[in-house]
Amino acid sequence: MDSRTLIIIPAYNEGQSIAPVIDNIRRDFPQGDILVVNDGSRDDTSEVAHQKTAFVLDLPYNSGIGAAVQTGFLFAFRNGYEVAIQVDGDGQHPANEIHKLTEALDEGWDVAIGSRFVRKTGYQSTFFRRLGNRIFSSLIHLVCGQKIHDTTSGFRAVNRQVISLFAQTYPGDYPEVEALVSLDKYDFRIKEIPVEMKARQGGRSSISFFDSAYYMIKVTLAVLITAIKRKDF
Ligand SMILES: Nc1nc2c(ncn2[C@@H]2O[C@H](COP(=O)(O)OP(=O)(O)O)[C@@H](O)[C@H]2O)c(=O)[nH]1
Ligand SMILES: [Mg+2]
Repeated sequence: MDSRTLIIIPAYNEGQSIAPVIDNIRRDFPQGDILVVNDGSRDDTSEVAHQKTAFVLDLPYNSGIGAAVQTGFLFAFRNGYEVAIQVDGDGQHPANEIHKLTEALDEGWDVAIGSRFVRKTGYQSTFFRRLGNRIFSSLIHLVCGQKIHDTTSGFRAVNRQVISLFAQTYPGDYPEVEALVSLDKYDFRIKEIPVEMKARQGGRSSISFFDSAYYMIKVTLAVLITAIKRKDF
């Protein structure tokens, strides 16, 4: 077993889907250790993850996706993992595509993003989400000079240097787009990999229709602020 790779699953009320998510990863990517960061769920997410003998960290209260993911990166950093892969707890990210992300790291990329929009296959998300993604993609192009199609994808693999960065600094809410700006600032090389995604397999998305306006404004401002901010270290 190669214990150098950690799969980080941020999970908030994912009791309906967390068991098959863990099972599928064990089947399709058995070389990875699995960490579920239970983000103050009010359902049985933690119990189910414990039964599956994954590593489980229970945050004392709901802290948001960014804090949950960063907790995972801190765990990866402290325990010496060389690679960390973020996978949703809702079944959207197919385990049989994980190896494509790690292969990109093997080729020397620092970050691999599983992308829905490089080749238009599988689950394409809702109209407004796709529109938002287009806008963020243009914004990232403007700020970072790099074309990234699926800026909000949370299906990502990163190497040890990026684990170290994210263990120290990671955005709080709606973190995916903002994190790209940090990566660019620190000159990490990002590769997008076409993958098939699915609709979430149960529970509810964190982003309701009415959150979308806030989401667009918040992420746009955060990207611009991060772009002009000095490096932390
Ligand atoms: N909704 C929500 N999800 C969280 C939170 N903390 C961690 N997560 C997990 O983060 C992952 C991504 O969230 P999700 O709702 O699927 O976002 P989406 O895929 O963009 O619709 C899921 O595995 C969630 O369970 C939180 O505070 N709220
Ligand atoms: Mg999801």
